[in-house]
Amino acid sequence: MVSSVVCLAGGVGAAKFLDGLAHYHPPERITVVVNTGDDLEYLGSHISPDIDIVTYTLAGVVDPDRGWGFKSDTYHCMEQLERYGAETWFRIGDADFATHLLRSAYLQQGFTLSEVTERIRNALEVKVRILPMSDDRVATKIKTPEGLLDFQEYFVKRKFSDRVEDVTYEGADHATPADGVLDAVKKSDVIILCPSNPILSIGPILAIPGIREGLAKARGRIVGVTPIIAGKSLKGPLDRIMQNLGLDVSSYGVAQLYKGVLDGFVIDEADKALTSKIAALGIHVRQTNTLMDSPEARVRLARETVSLAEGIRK
Ligand code: FO1
Repeated sequence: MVSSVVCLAGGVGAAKFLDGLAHYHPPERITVVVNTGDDLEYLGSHISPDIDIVTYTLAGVVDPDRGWGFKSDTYHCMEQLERYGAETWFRIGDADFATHLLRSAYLQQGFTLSEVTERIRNALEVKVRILPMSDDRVATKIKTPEGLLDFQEYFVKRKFSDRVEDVTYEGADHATPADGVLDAVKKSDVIILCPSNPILSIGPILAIPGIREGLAKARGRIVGVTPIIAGKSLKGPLDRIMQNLGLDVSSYGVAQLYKGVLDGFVIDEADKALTSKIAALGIHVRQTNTLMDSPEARVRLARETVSLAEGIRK
C-alpha cells in the first residue's frame, strides 16, 4: 500500500519540495497543511501567499524565477494603482489579482478559507489536497526595535532588514485547525515538515492548539527537511532571525526547535559533521544533497525524505 503523506508547508521552499513529491508519489495520497500567518488584506482583497505559492507551483503555473505569482503575468492593475497613489510595495500581477478577488468574494459570501482553497485548486487541476492550517485568522507579527510589524511589512516592504526580537502568532491561541487537518495527521503514514522556515512558516502551524498534540499521537513517522545548509538559509531571513534570537544557526539549531516533534531529519551532506549531535536529540538523521536546483533534485530529495520516514520503526 502506498503511504499516505501529510506535509506541513510554508511558501517557496515547501512548494518546490511538494512539486518533487507529487512527481513520484500519487498526488491523491498527499495532503498539505499550509501556513496562513503571512496572509494580508490589500485594498479589500484577502491574499494567502503561501497557499497560492503551493497551489500555483503544483499546478505548474508559478513564476519559476521568483517562486510566487503566475509566470508571464502582467502588472497593468498595479501600474494604474500607482497612478492613483495607492501603496504598491506588495506586487500583485493581473492574473494573480483574479485569485485574490475571487477568494475575497467567496469569503464575503460566507465560505471558509478551506472551501475557497478547495475550489481554486480544483479549478487549477491540482490533485494534491491543500488545507489552510486554520479557517481562523492567525497573523504572524515581528517584534523589532522599530516596533511590532505585520509579517509582509517586515518581509516584503522592509526586505527583512530589521533585527528580530521576537515572533508571535496573533490569534493562534483561539484558532482551531481547519477541518480535515487533525484527521489527515491521525491517518497518515508519513508526516513531513517541509524545508520551510521553522519560526515564520512552520511555527504558526504548530502554535495552533491541537496540532502539536495531534502530531505527538500520530502513528505515522514525522520527518523534517533542513532549510539551512552550512549555516545559511538559501532564501529568506532564517539565518539572520536565528542569530538575532540567539539560536544555533545550523541544521542542528533547527533540529533543536523541532525536538520532541521529529522522528527523523534530512540534512545536507555539507553538514554531515552535525549528524551525531542531532542523533543525540533522539532524531534519526539522513544526509543528502538538499539543494532543489532542478526538477530531478526535487524528486530525489522528496524520495529520500519519504524513504527515511518509512525506514523508522515507531
Ligand atoms: N514577495 C516579495 O518579495 N515581493 C512581493 O511583491 C511579493 C508579492 C506577492 C504577491 C502574491 C503572492 O502570493 C506572494 C507574493 N510575494 C512577494 C511572496 C510572499 O510574500 C512571501 O514569499 C511569503 O509570504 C513567504 O512565504
